Amino acid sequence: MYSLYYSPGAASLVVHWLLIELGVPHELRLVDTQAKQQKSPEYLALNPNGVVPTLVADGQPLYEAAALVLHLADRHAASGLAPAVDDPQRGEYLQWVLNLANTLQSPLRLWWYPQDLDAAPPEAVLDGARKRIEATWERLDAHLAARGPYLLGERPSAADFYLTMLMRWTRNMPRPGHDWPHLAALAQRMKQRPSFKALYEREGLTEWA
Ligand SMILES: N[C@@H](CCC(=O)N[C@@H](CS)C(=O)NCC(=O)O)C(=O)O
Repeated sequence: MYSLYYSPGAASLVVHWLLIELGVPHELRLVDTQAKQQKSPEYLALNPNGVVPTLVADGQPLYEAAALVLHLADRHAASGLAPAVDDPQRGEYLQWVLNLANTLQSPLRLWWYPQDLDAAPPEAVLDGARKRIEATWERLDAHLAARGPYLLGERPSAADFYLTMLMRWTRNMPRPGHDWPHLAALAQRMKQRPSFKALYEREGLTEWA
């Protein structure tokens, strides 16, 4: 049994989406990030970083969205969303998940929270983060053009769910991820999954449907 501490549209989204896609029993615990519930002593006892998501899996609290993506897809291997350890695509799959965490999620965090760096002026942080994000979209789009339609080629993996969430976050940026044609095509495919519709209903989301 899983319990997911989440906030609509946040980094918990990909974990929630996978829980639905995998069809595994879970319960949702809403964290009111506006009210700073993620900084409460009760929550910090689960996740000392004070961010969402936290996934409690069989009583063990776990955090870091990328790790949760990998963990869920491995634990529910019948889904085929993670190449097995001896699959020739395993290395590439791990590469993409870690690459997305480092080259997209990290600068996206700075885009949303420039105060993380305690820098003045924050505009310089925003500009640097935006450039890094756009350079990553360029590189990912070129990869998809050459080897797509998904990150691993013909079959979707958990990495594509993660990529779609990150693309969603840029929807109101000066140049959103879906501005690149092969990324847009991947997003369209992913959005057609019934689990995406269910996710939107459950999180009460409407933008970028
Ligand atoms: N590296 C973490 C980052 C999570 C993160 O930045 N979560 C944001 C929401 S998308 C959050 O909780 N923000 C509230 C805060 O920082 O206080 C992960 O991947 O789980």
